[in-house]
Amino acid sequence: MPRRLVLAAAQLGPIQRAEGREVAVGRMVRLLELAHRRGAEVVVFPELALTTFFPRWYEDDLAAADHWYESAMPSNATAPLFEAARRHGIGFHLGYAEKTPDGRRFNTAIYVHPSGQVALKYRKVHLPGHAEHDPQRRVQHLEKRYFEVGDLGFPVVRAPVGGNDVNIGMLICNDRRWPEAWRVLGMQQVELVMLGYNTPSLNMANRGFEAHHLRVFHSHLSVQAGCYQNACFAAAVAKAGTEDGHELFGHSIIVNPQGEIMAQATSWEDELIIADCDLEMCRLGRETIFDFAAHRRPDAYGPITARAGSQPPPAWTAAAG
Ligand code: CDT
Repeated sequence: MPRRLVLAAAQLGPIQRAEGREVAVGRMVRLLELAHRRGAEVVVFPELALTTFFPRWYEDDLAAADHWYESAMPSNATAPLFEAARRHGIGFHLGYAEKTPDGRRFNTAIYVHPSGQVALKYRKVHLPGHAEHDPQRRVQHLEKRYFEVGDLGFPVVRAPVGGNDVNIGMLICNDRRWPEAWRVLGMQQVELVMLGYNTPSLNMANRGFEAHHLRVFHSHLSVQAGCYQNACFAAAVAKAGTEDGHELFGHSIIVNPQGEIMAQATSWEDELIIADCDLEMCRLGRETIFDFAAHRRPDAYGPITARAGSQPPPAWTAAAG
């Protein structure tokens, strides 16, 4: 039985600091309607899609940053997106800053079924950057200040997406660079990874040179390898363009389980890309080269979960005598 899914990735152009959520939501509704007209069954929006990428702005007092977070989902501001999804019978993935009723802060993503119900929630695990103002940096990246490490693990759920039940999972931005995260999804037979990102075109750490073109290469390399090694599709979707004077590189892609790019954004603006995905493609890798039950060797992987950091190896010495 063919299991096909028409998958849309909705890249967003920049959202400026002064712009309210209604601007972003209006743009997302237009993209969702376009996705529907083009036959898509699900649309994936980026990380922190409702506002500018605010972790570039330092606030001494965390409470002064509260206005960047959502304490309800849907809210008055996001309701039009949920209504459009219901009207068109299309599911969507949304990244946003979450503040829980007990005051905890997470970088969060949800998959919303066309009924408006949240079928899957994920909270970002690999938070990049730093917690305190770093005077050496060209631009701050304060995710470690504004968010806690996600407490939901890497969940996968089998949920209706379009006309099929699909094993869906999520990663958020920096997570895509960590093979461990992909593998935990792969261990749950994920078929589709929804992934939003905000990645600057330049390395802002100011601690050494990184060529401009390698930034996109590393992003694509990570997603393509993750899909190939775990036999899944991914929609990796950017916020792009010059936001608050700082460039985000775009280059959103949809990737198949062979690691091939099926569609790629070519602008740094709002842009929809679509791919017709045959979900049965996931079986080939999962049942042959990446048949985990047959070929994985967890007994040899101890250091991966035993500690975070690497260690120098023992020095080789010529055998005595
Ligand atoms: N948003 C996000 O996770 N961005 C990072 C860049 C971090 S630079 C400190 C990324 O991995 O793309």
